[in-house]
Amino acid sequence: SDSATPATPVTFPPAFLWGAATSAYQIEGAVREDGRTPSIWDTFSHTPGKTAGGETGDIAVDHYHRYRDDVAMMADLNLGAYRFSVSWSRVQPTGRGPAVQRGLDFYRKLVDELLAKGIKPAVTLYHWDLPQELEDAGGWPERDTAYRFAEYAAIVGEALGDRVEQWITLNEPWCSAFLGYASGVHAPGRTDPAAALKAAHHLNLAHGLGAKALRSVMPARNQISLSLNTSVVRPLSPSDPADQAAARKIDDLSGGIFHGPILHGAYPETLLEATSSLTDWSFVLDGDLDLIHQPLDALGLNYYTPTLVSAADPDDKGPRADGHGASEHSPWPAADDVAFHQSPGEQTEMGWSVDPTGLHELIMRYNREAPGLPLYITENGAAYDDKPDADGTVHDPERVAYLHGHLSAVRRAITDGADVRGYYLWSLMDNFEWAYGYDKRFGAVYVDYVTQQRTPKSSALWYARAAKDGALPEPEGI
Ligand code: PNW
Repeated sequence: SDSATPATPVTFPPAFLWGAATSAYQIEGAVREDGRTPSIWDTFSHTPGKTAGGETGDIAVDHYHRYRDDVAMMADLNLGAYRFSVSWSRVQPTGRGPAVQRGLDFYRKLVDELLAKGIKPAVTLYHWDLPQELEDAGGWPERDTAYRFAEYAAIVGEALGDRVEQWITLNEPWCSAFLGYASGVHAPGRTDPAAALKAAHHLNLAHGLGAKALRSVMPARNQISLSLNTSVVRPLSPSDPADQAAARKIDDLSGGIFHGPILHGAYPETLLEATSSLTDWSFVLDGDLDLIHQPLDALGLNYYTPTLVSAADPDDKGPRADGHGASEHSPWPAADDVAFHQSPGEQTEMGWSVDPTGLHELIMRYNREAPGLPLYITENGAAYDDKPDADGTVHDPERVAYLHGHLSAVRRAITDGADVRGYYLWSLMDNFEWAYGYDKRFGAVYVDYVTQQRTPKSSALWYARAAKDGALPEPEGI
């Protein structure tokens, strides 16, 4: 900074967790090793036309073989916590039946390596990689999938519950339901909005049954949560009632559809009405809402960018620019009357606008929605077009600015009374960005996909300083 008096450093509570996140299919590779069978993401990525350049997670960043070095790197970066996911089909190849020990052993070794370095593991049970056999039996629109998930949760909870305290049942059920079954840009690539609504309910049920199963097999000290990516929805004209109604509809379809039953034991009435042309919700059986409404120990929030909407011009039936990938099929059921707009400001490589005020707003919203419930930011980060310099170093000042802005927003929310316990940067390292393949780099650590060499970008060094000091360095300080 060019002022004579240094800016007051943005400092965090001493117990604040400085973490980074990944997911199994995006980093592990080794897809056919030690008994693992295909998940819907193996099938989808191997289907021509589904991912950029036909890229797959077959090798990814080879974390399955390099986990020891990767954990050592995390320790070098002063990480206090690491969030990873378990590949269901490594543990239960057909999605049912007894566990494969070799599959569980990988996660046990990973966790022990983390604990030896003083890094707290946070386990996500489901980050989108449903065993293919369960999709063949109907997938998430099929009720049985929720019961299969609970069985799998008990297996992993039993295996790792003595050494992992942080548990996340589902990652972003919105993406599983609506990108997977409505727009079809994610696996399994179906485009049936009514099935997507059923999938959302069965994901909620899976969360509830899974949370119950975890409780029954794990020490009481462990924390059970899930990670939601509910949108921060803003009306284009804040005082226009039609735009406000559009924003409420999208808020129900991204937030209320999950936090309604999970936090309050009910779906929003407005959601049931808005979707009545597609379904009568008769798949919600007696007792389901009680099962879904399990006590939680924390809530994970994933945030990237806000969503800007207006009432649609009824004559305009063109494709919707909603930042959720290229498909003629909308991920938003029964929302033809809503138009999506590019949010103002600078954009990342994903075309997502950079807006830290949205993260503050999101935290304060859940502070009201779930008073007293500890919150974690379980994902936040940005893709930029990173390239090594001639000397091999990688400079990503945009990502440093993004992280500084968003962590400052987290700090403001804490000052404003929110109980935010930690932050997981998405992502530890560059990886398989789903339908976008390897082109979009979210990592704080650069990965050369030819040599698999890892190089911390300047953002990783900046974040390592923040984690060490419990305070944000000036963005230009690295
Ligand atoms: C999240 N959207 O995905 C996931 O949890 C990560 O696995 C992923 O790599 C990361 O964010 C970056 O994309 C999302 O279309 C994918 O709104 C798509 C959307 C949101 C989150």
